[in-house]
Amino acid sequence: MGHLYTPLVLLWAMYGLIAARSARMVVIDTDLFSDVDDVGSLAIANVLHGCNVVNVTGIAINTHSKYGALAASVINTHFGNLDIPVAAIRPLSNHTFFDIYAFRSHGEYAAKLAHNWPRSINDSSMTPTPVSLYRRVLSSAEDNSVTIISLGFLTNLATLMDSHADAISPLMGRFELGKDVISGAGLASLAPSSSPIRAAYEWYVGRCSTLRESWDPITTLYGILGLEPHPELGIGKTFEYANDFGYNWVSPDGSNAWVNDSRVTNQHWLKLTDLTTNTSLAIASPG
Ligand SMILES: [Ca+2]
Repeated sequence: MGHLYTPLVLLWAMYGLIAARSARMVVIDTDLFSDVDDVGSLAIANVLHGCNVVNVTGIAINTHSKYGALAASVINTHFGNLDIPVAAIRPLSNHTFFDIYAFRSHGEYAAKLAHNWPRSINDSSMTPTPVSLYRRVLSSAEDNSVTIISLGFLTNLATLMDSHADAISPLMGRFELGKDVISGAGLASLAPSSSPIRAAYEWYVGRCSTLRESWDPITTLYGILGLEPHPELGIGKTFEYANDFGYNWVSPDGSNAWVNDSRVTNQHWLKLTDLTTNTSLAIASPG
């Protein structure tokens, strides 16, 4: 069992208090490799999986470094969740992260986690592909019962939508919140130095800091908890929809824009509720 820290300790301690209910099934599609906020997301998901709040039925890596799946395995192993399968996009590479985007001295963590912490996956090439994972999970689940939390590139999901009938399923595949919320402060003061979560934040942020924007952790919290309050976890109503209509338009170059079209009412963007401050939400995130 891994080391836990508040508020994760608090959530874990509430395990026995949570009423039995069918946990929401979630697949997390992550570019775990560069920004460390994916580590925070997987820590949140692992703790809530351990509390039976969510059933994390898979983690799909959408970056090609072999260290992504290995780092995910370290995190799952740290929290004792060896039942969470990890899938890795192909082809795999030996690349390690180097901050050529802005040269802000953001450091590499994925390979370091892989080499210094125990993990259940020895070789990323032994993992299933993300499409295989998705097709297995989706084909065995009720309609509308699986939430996919996408935290990075959309390559895996695009490949899934282009997939065709196979031995797993006869069906075809078709079917910026967080910048101002800084989380991770508690990692430096409360998590033991042996925590891979703390180490990853320290390596990435650099200069002994663990403070990082919370794009992916907040997305993960919403994907698991939804819009409703969770008093059993001590979490009030955190998110609400900020629009009544419109849709997200994604251009071929990957850029996106919101289109105010009153005919489309099934897409939303989020805002924090009036009861939620950036600080209080950060407390609910890693650290
Ligand atoms: Ca990410």
